[in-house]
This record gives sequence, C-alpha cells and structure tokens, in this order.
Amino acid sequence: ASQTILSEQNSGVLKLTLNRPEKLNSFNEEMHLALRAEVQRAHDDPAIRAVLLTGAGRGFCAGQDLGDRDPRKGGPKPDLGHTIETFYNPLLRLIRKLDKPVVCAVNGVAAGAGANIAFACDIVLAARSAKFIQAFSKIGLIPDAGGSWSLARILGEPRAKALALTAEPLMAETAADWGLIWKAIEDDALMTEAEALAAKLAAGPTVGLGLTKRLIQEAAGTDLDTHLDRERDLQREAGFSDDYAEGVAAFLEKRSPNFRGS
Ligand code: T3D
Repeated sequence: ASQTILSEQNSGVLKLTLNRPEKLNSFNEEMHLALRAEVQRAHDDPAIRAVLLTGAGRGFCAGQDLGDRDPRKGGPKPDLGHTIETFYNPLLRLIRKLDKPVVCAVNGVAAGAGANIAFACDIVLAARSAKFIQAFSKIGLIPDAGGSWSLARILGEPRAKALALTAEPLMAETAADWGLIWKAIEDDALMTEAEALAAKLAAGPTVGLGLTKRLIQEAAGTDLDTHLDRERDLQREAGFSDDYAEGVAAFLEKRSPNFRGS
C-alpha cells in the first residue's frame, strides 16, 4: 500500500489523510493513484458510509507537485491536458458521484488543485488559520480540478475572477462567509469536530443522504419543473429504504433511530 495516503476505517468512516507533509501534500503520481483507489473503495464497500479527507502536517494540499514539472530538467513540454484527464478529472467525478457524504477537514493551506478538491467535497470545515489560494495564475495556468466551475457557481463572476486572477489568499473565515465552505473552526478543535461530523453522517440513513447529495448537485443544472419530477423519483427511492421505515418507527416510539445504511 502507498504511504502517500493514510487510510483508516472506523465505524463506517473512511478517513483519508494526504501524506506528503514535506511537500505540503502536493500530488505526485503515486498519491493521485492511491487517493483515487481509496475513493473508489468507498464507492464499492457498503460498510463505508462516509469519507473524511484531510492532510498530514501543517498544510492540507498544495496542488500538483511542481518538482515533477521542472522545465530545467529539459525534454518536451508536459501535456497538462493529459494529466488532468488522467488524474484530476476522474478524482473530481468520483467524489461528486459517490453516493455517500465526503467531509473535508482543511487543516492548513490549500493551494491550486488542493483548494479545488476541497471545494468539491460535500461539507468542508477549515481550521481558522487555513487559507485557500488559486495559485494557478502565479505560474501561468488556469484553475483546474473543477475550480473555475465551483468558484463561478458559488461566488459569481466578480469574486471568482478576482481570486483566480490575483491568487490572493482567502482566509477560512472569509471562505465560510462567502459560502465556499461550511465552517471555520478553531485550529485545535478542527479534527475532533470533523471526526464527530463524519461519524454522525456514517450513522445516518445512507441511502437518503446519498440521494440528497445527488439532488442538490443536479439542481443548478436544471429547471424547477424537471427538478420536481426528480424529487418525486428520488423520494420514491428513499421511501423504499429500510432506514426510512426505521426513522419513522423511531420517531413514533420516541427513541433514537438505528440506521443501517440500507
Ligand atoms: O501539472 C499538472 O498536472 C496540471 C495540474 C495542475 C494543478 C495545480 O495544482 S497547479 C498549482 C500548483 N501549486 C502551486 O502553485 C502552489 C505552490 N506552493 C506555494 O505557493 C506555497 O508553497 C504555499 C502558498 C502553498 C505555501 O507557502 P508556505 O510559505 O507556507 O510554504 P513553502 O515554504 O512554500 O512550502 C513548504 C515546502 O513545500 C517547500 O519545500 P522546501 O523548500 O521546504 O524543501 C516547498 O517547495 C514545498 N511545496 C509547496 N508546494 C509545493 C511544494 N513542492 C512541490 N510542489 C508544490 N506544489
């Protein structure tokens, strides 16, 4: 197994830690492949009911490892379209398609694709000292890993353009005020809170939570009329889940539900 991703599975939560702290957890090929394999495992294994993504050391993730892109080493110019197609796009699609909640605990600086991978997760908590940087413009690139899409969609053009064109750091608290993330949290409370949240989601009605994620993601790309039909269809599916029956029974019996994720 790769040491670039630390993987722990506990009570339905798959905790994944980006683990190249000396390079601020920037992505080399090994880490790309290891992270994708772990998210795929979350997809395939019914015992996994939530994912928690974080970083080792003082940073969350500094995007692509630029040491692997050193132009001074000579050779042809790299085909970055190929690496996006091979690594970042499949990862982004996998996170968005995973019918289970993905919590991201941004423990420190998140730059380039590192910031945009965080924004693709479902619930993002960040340490108050963490900052988000669209570092791409500093090296002549465009925001990838879904960044130009999520920033424009969440923030609108004025803020999206300013962040992307200037690469100015955005502090966690402002990111929360702007709706880019869920919450900024005191640094020393981040992991406790993120783990509690992931555990709570993993003990939840997994079918209903997955369908909820799907519906909310679909909403921006559809009209209300079409979307009302989707809500009907997915509510039908949720209503057939065992966890719905358990949720209603528990309510009527005035006790806590015991959701099994089916
Ligand atoms: O190539 C493709 O496949 C296309 C896809 C691109 C996706 C992208 O993500 S492009 C954007 C790549 N990322 C960046 O441009 C960010 C580069 N890093 C930084 O700007 C800064 O490191 C930070 C603002 C993130 C943090 O600054 P600071 O001062 O807190 O830390 P530092 O001293 O710069 O970094 C600490 C160490 O991590 C340092 O190594 P050293 O000197 O102690 O041996 C630094 O070189 C290393 N590091 C940080 N980021 C990267 C990195 N090494 C390789 N690649 C990095 N991206």
